[in-house]
Amino acid sequence: MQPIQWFPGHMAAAIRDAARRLVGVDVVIEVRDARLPVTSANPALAALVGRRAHLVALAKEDLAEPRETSRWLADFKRQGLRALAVRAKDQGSVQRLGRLIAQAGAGRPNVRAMVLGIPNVGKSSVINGLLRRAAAKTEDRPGVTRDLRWFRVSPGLELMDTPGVLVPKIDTPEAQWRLALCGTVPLERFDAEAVIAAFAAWLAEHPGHEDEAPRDLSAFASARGCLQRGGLPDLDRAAQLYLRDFNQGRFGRFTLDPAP
Ligand SMILES: Nc1nc2c(ncn2[C@@H]2O[C@H](COP(=O)(O)OP(=O)(O)O)[C@@H](O)[C@H]2O)c(=O)[nH]1
Ligand SMILES: [Mg+2]
Repeated sequence: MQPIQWFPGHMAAAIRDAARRLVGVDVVIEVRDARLPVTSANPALAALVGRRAHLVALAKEDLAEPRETSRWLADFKRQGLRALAVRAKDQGSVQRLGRLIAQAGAGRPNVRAMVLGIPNVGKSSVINGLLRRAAAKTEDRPGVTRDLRWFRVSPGLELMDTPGVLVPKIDTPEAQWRLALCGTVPLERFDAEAVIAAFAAWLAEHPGHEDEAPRDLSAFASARGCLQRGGLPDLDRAAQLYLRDFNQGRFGRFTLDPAP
């Protein structure tokens, strides 16, 4: 597979922006994809978080295997990392996250929280879920940078309305196909057919998986009517459809990072 390249300056700029906005933040909510509890993390985040409270939200919980998610949450707990699984459309799970954030800022009369994470993991959905009942933008305060907008989630909790975006850390072939398959890398940056082939190989190594995804892209193309003139399968179009179906949960629930 062709390695996925990010512009070298991109990571540094994203980190500078996040660091600037973290001034005055008490609690960092790191959103990860529940299908990739480790691969969708960026190790650079720990240095940014510093001594602030750190929470991990495993978003898109509905797309991951529930048993694996429980194992991951138990593992994070052993490591002393506070974590919770959320599903954007389940207000109950989002409200639980809200309570966890308030607890993480224990003792402070007013907790300020910010969401961070790599692209497409569900940051905006988490923010929107938390702000669903939010009244209005909280007033500007002296000393607070102008472009930072805070919204009041509950009497003791304010949330920054825009998340910090980090680029994914893509340092192994496994990280490449997993991040690409789960939609955290722009489509034009990778070879979708190669990513699906890598996933098919993973499926072959995981027999007895409760859910089944198609392993043969040509067969999938025919089944979905993706044909070129002359009747040959249109693999390009089929690959796009495949990625969309996978990320809508049409093939079932998959956790691609195995829980320890
Ligand atoms: N199935 C599912 N999809 C989700 C969930 N949260 C977000 N998404 C979808 O994932 C995509 C990216 O979500 P978004 O919140 O914009 O991610 P962001 O780029 O991190 O802000 C969108 O298509 C969302 O509808 C979730 O809990 N479950
Ligand atoms: Mg967003």
